[in-house]
Amino acid sequence: MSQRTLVLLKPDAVRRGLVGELLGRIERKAGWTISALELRTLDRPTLEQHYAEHVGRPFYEPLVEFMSSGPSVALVVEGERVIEGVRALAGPTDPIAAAPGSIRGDFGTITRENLIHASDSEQSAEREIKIFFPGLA
Ligand code: FUP
Repeated sequence: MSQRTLVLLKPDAVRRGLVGELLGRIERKAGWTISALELRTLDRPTLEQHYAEHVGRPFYEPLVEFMSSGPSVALVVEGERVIEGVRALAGPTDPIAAAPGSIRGDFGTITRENLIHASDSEQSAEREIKIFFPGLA
């Protein structure tokens, strides 16, 4: 089943020079393709839409500070079961709990700076793609 997902390589990944490494892991999965990609510093209104479910939580303000602290790479990836697949590549939210071999498990230590976002369902993917790439059909 071919799907689309919205991926963000977060400011920590860009600052640490991990964009190539992380894109490479996505590109090496057979049959997945990148259909949009942009380096962009995310502003508050965009982040408020993206993280609407977290507004008001204790970690929300520091999360927005971090996510707007430098450029991110936003991309859309298409392919077979790509929503579940990129989530598996990323690993769980807490990088210490994430298995070695996953992106968060290999490169992260603290939950806020966990390197990558990937949509968690078809509904989230469609919502998030519209936020970051409104021109994409
Ligand atoms: P995920 O789906 O794994 O990206 O995680 P969530 O949607 O639950 O959380 C979004 C982001 O909020 C995480 F990537 C990091 C941040 N966060 C915190 O900083 N502290 C928390 O306790 C939970 C999430």
